[in-house]
Amino acid sequence: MKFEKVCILGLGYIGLPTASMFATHGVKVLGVDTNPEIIQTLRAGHVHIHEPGLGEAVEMAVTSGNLSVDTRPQPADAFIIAVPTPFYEHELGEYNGQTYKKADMRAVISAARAIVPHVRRGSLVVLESTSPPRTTVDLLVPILEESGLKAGTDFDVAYSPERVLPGQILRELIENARVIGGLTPQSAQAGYDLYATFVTGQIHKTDATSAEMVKLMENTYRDVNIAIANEFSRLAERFGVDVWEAIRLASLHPRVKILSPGPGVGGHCISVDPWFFVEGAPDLSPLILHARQVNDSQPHFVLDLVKKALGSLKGKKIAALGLAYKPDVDDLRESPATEVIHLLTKEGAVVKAFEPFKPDAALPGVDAVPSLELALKDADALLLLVKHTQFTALSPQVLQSLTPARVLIDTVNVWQPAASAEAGFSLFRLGVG
Ligand code: SAJ
Repeated sequence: MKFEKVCILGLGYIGLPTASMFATHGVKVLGVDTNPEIIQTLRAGHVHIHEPGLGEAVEMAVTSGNLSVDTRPQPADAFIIAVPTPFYEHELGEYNGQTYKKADMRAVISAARAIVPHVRRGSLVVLESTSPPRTTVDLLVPILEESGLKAGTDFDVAYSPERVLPGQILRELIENARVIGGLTPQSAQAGYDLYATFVTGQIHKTDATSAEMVKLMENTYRDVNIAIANEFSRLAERFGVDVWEAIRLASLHPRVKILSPGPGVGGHCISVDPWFFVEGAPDLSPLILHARQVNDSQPHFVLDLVKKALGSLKGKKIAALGLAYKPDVDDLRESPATEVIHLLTKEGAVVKAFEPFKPDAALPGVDAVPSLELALKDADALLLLVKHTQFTALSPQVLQSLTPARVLIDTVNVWQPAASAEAGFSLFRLGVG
């Protein structure tokens, strides 16, 4: 099957790189975003997201003449929905006295509605947004059938999860194995043909609900594994052990690979997706729920560590290094660093935060400063929250002359005891009793 024109709804971290890929592989692409500011930015030749190589990829796509952008969809051979599926901030579900977060599917619903007038015989609609199990069958298909056509017979529908890692999106979009779940085997084949345009990794066909579940299983697996690492950090503190060394030694076992503890789990994927299982079947997912609770409560253990280092936090000046949800990205969504800063501020600490990937970050309740110097210059303690490459180069010896602080607090295992002591710092590390 030949796809000459593709319409991609949602020009975020997934939609924009995907649009650029199709466009640079000879497909006419209309990128659609309901946010007019994003459309204006792109039309002015800029990119609203920091992702290595994305600016160049979009520029190539625009120069090729194949990528245009608008706020509304137009007729196309295939439609890809890549809009966000966050959870509701204030609306919780409850099961057996435990609360859980619920998926906010409003963006998927309005993207699907926007496509309805353009669905024709032979069209293909692919959902990429991470979604609760059965979304394609129970939510997407009924909306698309408002066109009067029958899904799976008159037009094709597939679910194909994105699996790319922020920071490596462009390479992983091409090289990663891809799963295409069709409403019918023919829909899966249509999806296969579409992505084969640029994907060099293997493309595996399955049914739509399996593909949805595969995606959620991947991120849930990672969340549960990070939760156990975080729980190990708490146990190590209790038992007087260095968790980082214990993890290194345990991971020498040929069948053990323990992930890293840290200030918590952030981002718009791993901290969100496991909830979709819990919401769908709370009676069957106690482990997944508890892993989420462990990771969500990790900032409180960082607060305890800071109190151990500084005693009362009233009026203490803390330089918080890093606001992003993980190393070397500029994405602040669901960042545990931000949560830690809120907790410190509530206890009376005066926190100055510096995020090198977003020096102009503006977050409610966070005093973000535009340079490292400003954060360090009058601090009582330095709190390392994100293992950005730039920060790993800041050895205690280097820091010595940049700050009057003599206390280092490390949640990501960068600063080491001997070097810290030699430079005159007291060092407090997460997970070290
Ligand atoms: N983290 C730890 N310890 C670790 C690893 C990660 O605390 O050992 C934390 C990070 O600091 C971050 C969070 O977990 O706060 C998530 O980071 P991540 O790098 O594990 O994952 P994401 O959210 O950037 O991307 C994930 C990836 N999924 C998996 O690795 C299974 C990616 O492939 C998905 O495409 C992406 O979610 C997504 O969009 O769903």
